[in-house]
Amino acid sequence: TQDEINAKAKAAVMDFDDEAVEEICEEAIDAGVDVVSLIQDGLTAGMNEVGDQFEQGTLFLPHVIAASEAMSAGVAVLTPVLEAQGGAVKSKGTIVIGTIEGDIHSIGKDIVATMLKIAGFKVVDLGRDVAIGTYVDAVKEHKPLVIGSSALMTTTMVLQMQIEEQLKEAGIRDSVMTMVGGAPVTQDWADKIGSDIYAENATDAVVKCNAAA
Ligand code: HCB
Repeated sequence: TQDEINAKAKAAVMDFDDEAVEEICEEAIDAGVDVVSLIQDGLTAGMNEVGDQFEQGTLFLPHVIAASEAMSAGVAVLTPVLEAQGGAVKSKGTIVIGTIEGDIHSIGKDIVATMLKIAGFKVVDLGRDVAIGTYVDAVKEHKPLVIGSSALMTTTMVLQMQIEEQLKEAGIRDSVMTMVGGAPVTQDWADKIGSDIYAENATDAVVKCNAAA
């Protein structure tokens, strides 16, 4: 069942076992279970557990790296299936997304980008460690519906405020909706800095971008 496969995937990420993760993901595809749930409730749950243990000092950075590699191996197996599920839908508009300056965490941003593509948006992925000016330039160049930033650290989250400020300075703040996300980001933070959309996870990002389209 879905719960069993999710639990197995979570455990395999926590065991840093790339091969097991790949096998479980292939099994899941054959069994026809929901791959979005597998990513969010299985792989991500394992990743978060490793993050918690890193914070508590019971696991160390190499463990986090190994777990993120296992998670990425699974996402790589599932992405073509997700993309095929999306089919040929008419584009609902452009969404620009990137991980903010000083921050190299890209797994969550990549999942959000993939899910938005599947939902029928044209996605421009700016990558990670993206300078604030690059977001502003991308709004000018691509005229997106939404500009999304991802921040995984409390130290880089504060830079999301600069996106708001620099868009205002460039006189284009009202031409686009801003979206913020990443583990330390909350609805309160979005409200505080004046961001239009807070997305807790990739599904939430799709629901809220759909509402904006
Ligand atoms: Co990293 N790291 N890390 N890390 N890391 C965190 C983020 C800590 C919280 C771990 C901890 O201490 N508990 C911590 C940050 C503390 C803080 O806030 N200040 C931390 C640290 C400190 C660091 C380094 C500084 C460690 C070091 O070198 N000493 C370093 C950062 C260097 C830098 O960025 N300049 C570092 C490095 C790494 C890697 C490379 C080992 C690896 C990243 C690999 C990669 O991304 N390519 C890594 C990882 C994996 C993590 C944890 C364990 C998991 C992050 C993750 O991928 N989660 C993380 C702990 C945690 O977050 N609990 C830890 C899974 C994804 C799917 O979830 O939240 O990213 P997500 O994304 C969700 C959601 O937030 C939302 O949708 C996604 C999908 O559902 N979303 C958006 C995300 N972005 C969005 C954007 C939108 O617009 C909308 C929605």
